[in-house]
Amino acid sequence: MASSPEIPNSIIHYHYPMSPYARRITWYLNLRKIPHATCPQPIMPPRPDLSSLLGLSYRRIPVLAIGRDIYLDTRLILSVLSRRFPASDPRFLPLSPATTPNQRALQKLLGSWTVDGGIFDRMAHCIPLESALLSDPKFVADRESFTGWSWDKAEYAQVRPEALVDMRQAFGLLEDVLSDGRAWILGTETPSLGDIEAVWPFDWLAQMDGALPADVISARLFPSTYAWLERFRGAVREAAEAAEKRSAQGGASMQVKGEEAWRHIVQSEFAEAKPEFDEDDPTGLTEGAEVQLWPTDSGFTNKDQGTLVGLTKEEVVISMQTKQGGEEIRIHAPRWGFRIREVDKSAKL
Ligand SMILES: N[C@@H](CCC(=O)N[C@@H](CS)C(=O)NCC(=O)O)C(=O)O
Repeated sequence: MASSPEIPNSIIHYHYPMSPYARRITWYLNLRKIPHATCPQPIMPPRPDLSSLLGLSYRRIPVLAIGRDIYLDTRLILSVLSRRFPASDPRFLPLSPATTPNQRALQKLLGSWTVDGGIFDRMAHCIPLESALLSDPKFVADRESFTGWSWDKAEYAQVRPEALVDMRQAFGLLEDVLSDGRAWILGTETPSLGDIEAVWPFDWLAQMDGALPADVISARLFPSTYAWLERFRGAVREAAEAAEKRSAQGGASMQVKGEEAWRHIVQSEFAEAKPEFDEDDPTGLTEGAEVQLWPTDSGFTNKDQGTLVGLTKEEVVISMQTKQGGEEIRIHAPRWGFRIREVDKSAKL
C-alpha cells in the first residue's frame, strides 16, 4: 500500500460547502486556526468515499475523521474537537469561553434549539419554490427518503407560510437576546461556541435569495440579529482568508481525495484510547454486543452495524471494518437522537 499522505492533525472533514451543518465545523476549525484536510463530497449520495471505501452506511454530512476514529453528527464533532484541542493549547486560537452557568446553559440550549428544536425542518421549508433543487426529481426523491416528508412543490407551497411564521419567531428570540447591544450571543468579547451553535440556520436562510420575504424577516425588522450575522460573517471570512494564506505557504489545511483520505485513516493509529463502557447503562447493552446504530431524526434508513465497544452518557462507539481493505475503524455517535439495537442473531438463521 502506498504510504499515507500527511494530514494536518490527522483531521479529515468530509463535507460539501453548501451544507449548513458542515459550516459549523468549517467555522470552528478556521476560527480556532486548527489545520486540517477536507474531503469534498457531492450534495447527495452515492458518496463512495464514505460508503465504498470506509463502509459507512450513515448518509449525513458532515463526517469527521481523526486518525482511525470516525465521528458522526456536528454535536459530537464540536464537543470532541473542543476536548482534543482545548483552549489552553497554545498552538491554536481559543474561542471565547462560556464561563458563567448562564453562559454555559445558553450555549447548550442554543445548540439543542437549532439542531433538535425543529429549526432544520422549518428552514428547509423556507427554500424558495423557484429553487432549481426543488425541480430536480433526483434531489427531491433523495431528500424525501432522507427527511421522511414530501418535497413536492405543491406541498412546499402549502407549508411555506407556516414555516415563515415559525422562523419569524426564531429570529425574534435572537433579537431579544441581542437587544441589549451585546456583540456576541453570550455577551463575550469575541465569538464563542455559542455563536456557532446559534448562527448557522439564520445565516443560511438570510443569504438565500428569495427565501425570506422582507416584510416578514429582514434587517429592518430584526436589526440586532442581522448586524450580528454580518459580524459573524466578517469574523469567519477573516479566519478563512488566514487559513488560505497559511495553506498557500504550505503550512496548513489541504484538500484530499477519498482514496487518500481512506489510506490515511487505515494507516493511522486510533486517536482515542480504548473507549469507556458504562456497564449500568439504562439500555442494558453489553460490551462486545453486535449492534446496529442509526439516527432517529433524519437519514434513519441508513443503519451501521458493528461491535459495541464504547457507551457513555454522551457517546456510543462501535467497531467495524472498512469496506475497502477490511481495516478496523471506530464509529462514534452522540446518544441523543441515535438508536442502538442489538442484532437479533436468531433472525439470521
Ligand atoms: N444532526 C446532524 C444533522 C446533519 C444533517 O442533517 N446534514 C444534512 C446536510 S446540512 C444532510 O446530511 N443532508 C442530507 C445529505 O446531505 O445527504 C448533525 O448535526 O450533523
